[in-house]
Amino acid sequence: MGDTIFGKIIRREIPADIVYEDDDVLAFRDLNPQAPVHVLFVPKKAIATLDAAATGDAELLGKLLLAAAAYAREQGLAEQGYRTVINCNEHGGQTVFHLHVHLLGGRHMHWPPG
Ligand code: D5M
Repeated sequence: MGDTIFGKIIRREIPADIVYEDDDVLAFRDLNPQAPVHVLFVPKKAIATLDAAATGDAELLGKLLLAAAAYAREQGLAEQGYRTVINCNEHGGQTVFHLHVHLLGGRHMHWPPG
């Protein structure tokens, strides 16, 4: 597992507000929320970026998205809608190099993003 802040959260070396966990995926609240609901879905396997994901990660990537969608549904966000975001590398605005899906909801999102 890569030594990022998210690796430390997965290994329970630092605290996080965990809202969902299964064998492959962990989800916790973003420390710097950009919406009333802002949760990060991370694979327990350390994949640095979306660009680093391989064909063999296809099922894991599907699980990440489905976990985010299920959580959004549980939280009552699905009908009004929500946004999922994966930032990749510098121009994508990625700051933590352990692949993660942002789930943002509870307010109207704007487009285009900054
Ligand atoms: O998003 C990285 C996100 O990770 C950013 O929204 C802040 C969040 N973050 C950073 N450290 C923590 C901890 N310790 N707990 C929870 N959330 C955290 P990116 O897409 O890489 O810009």
